Amino acid sequence: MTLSLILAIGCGKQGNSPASSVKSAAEAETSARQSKIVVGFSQVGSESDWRRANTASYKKVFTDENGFYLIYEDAQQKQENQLKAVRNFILQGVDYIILDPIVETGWEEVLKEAKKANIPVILVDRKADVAPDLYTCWIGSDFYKEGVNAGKWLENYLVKIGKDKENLNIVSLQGTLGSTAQIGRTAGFDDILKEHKNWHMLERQTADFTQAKGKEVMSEFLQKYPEIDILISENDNMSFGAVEAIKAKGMTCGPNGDVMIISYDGDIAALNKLLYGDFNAIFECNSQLGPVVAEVIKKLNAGASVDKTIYVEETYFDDTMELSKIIQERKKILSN
Ligand code: GYE
Repeated sequence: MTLSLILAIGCGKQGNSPASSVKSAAEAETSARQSKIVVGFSQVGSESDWRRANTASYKKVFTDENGFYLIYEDAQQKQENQLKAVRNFILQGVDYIILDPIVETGWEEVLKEAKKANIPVILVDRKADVAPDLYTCWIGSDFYKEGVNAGKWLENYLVKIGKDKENLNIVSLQGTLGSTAQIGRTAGFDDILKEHKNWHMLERQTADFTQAKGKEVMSEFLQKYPEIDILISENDNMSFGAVEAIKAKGMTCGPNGDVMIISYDGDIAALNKLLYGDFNAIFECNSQLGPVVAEVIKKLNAGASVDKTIYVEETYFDDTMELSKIIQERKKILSN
């Protein structure tokens, strides 16, 4: 694909002068891009295991051998950095933009600019609250369903352990407020919560999907509330932090512990926590979006059309399963 990239190349002396080495580096980059599909990817950050596995899945597939030239930008969990990255991609005249929007609001202007420049935008993982004509398609998880499934799992589990009629105190660690993962998981779980008068949601607070904040907020919860039966934590890294806070209080968690933990994501470290008995259940969020997105871009590039909304498959894990086997299988998927 050709690239409407105009490089400012110095017109100084020939030879080994700085200007000529800048020139040759720039020329080499231009020719590396010219025969490839140039893709700019604005990633949220590297706040969690899920995110790191997700980034790796893109880097594995958006390679030179596969016909891509990837420009990867990590926004360090700041929307302003994502806005800058997207504007930069537009300036560079990339062929496609992949955007994982940290929150749903605030994208209208920049996506209008991409549309004006005729650059297709593929939204991934999280959604942007914009008119459908401002993006080509969205690919990711059904977060609402994940939340509903977590609630239903709890319902069944309580019956199984004979606690379904007890009054139960729940706290929740939420993801980045306003992100699609937070909105969907909270809403899904809430719809099941509403059906149970004996489930008492004491408090919810965001811990921004990170382990450090998960520990901090869970410590506050444990200070405030002497009786916490269940923690719903909207990602594994916040759950890891919560486990640290619970243990620091001299308490236990998991199937035989004081506090039940229901988590989301399901990468290897979290499955190990389940295996060792610290978590009760994990609702998987499929991090392996890279190959799905690459296939969509190849199709678009060949002039084919794609579905506007593409969901990836997911499952859940709990301590009734053959976890060692599952961990081995998932290690293979994640290293492929
Ligand atoms: O659950 C969390 C990450 O948007 C699905 O973001 C993603 C979430 C994931 O930081 O670990």
